[in-house]
Amino acid sequence: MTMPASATLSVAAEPYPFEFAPATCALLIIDMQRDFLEPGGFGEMLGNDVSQLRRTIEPNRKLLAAWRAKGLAVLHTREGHRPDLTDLPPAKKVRGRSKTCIGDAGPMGRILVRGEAGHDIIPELYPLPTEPVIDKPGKGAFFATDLHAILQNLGIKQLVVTGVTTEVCVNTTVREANDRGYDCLVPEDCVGSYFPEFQMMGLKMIKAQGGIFGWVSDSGKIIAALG
Ligand code: C5J
Repeated sequence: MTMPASATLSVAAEPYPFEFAPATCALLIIDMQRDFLEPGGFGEMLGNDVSQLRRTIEPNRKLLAAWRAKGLAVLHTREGHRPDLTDLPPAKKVRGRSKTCIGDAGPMGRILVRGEAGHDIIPELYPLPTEPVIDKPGKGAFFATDLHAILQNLGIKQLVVTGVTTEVCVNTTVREANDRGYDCLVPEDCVGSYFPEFQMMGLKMIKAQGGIFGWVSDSGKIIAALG
C-alpha cells in the first residue's frame, strides 16, 4: 500500500519524538555486506565477533519488509573499490598493517573489491532491482558517490539509517547527512558494532546535545508508527 504523500507520523525516539512524512523519508541500509557479516568472511578473519553484527539482520529484515510494503524509498550502500584499486587511497590500503588488506585475496574473493562475492549484500536483505545501490569508496555514503543527487531527485528530506558498523560507516554517514540538511533516525536494534562499547557510544553521540546528529529509536517503534 502506498502512503498518502501528506501523512506525518511520529515515532517515540531519543532525545524527543521523530516526526516524519513517509513519502519523503528513505530507508538507507549501510554496508550489510557478506564480508562484514558472514561467518568465514573478512570481518571474522580479522578476529571480530560477527554475531554482534548478525543480530541486526532480523530487525533489518522486518523493517525493510514494512518499508517495502508501504511503497517507500529504500537505498543500500556497499563499501568497496574498483577492481584496479585506482579509487583506493594508499593510506587506506596500508592502514592497520594487516598481512591481508583491501584488494588482496580473502575468504570470499578479493577484499572490499566490487564484483567479488564478499563485497555483495547478504541474501536476507538483498536489494530489489528498483532499489538504488550506492557503491562507496569511503566510510561515509556521501563521499565520492551520487547519493545526495539521488535523494534530492527523489524529494527525500529525512532518513532512517541502519546497517554496520555503528561507529564507523553508520556514524560517518549520519554526520554527512546531517550537514546536508537531512534528519536522521537510527533504530538501535538495526545497527551493529563488533565492539559493544562502541555500539553504546556511537548511539549516544548521535542523540546527545538535543540530537546533535539525529534521533535514536528501535525498529518495533518505527514499524508500529507505519501501521
Ligand atoms: C563499515 C568498516 N561499514 N568498519 N566499515 O563500517 O570498515
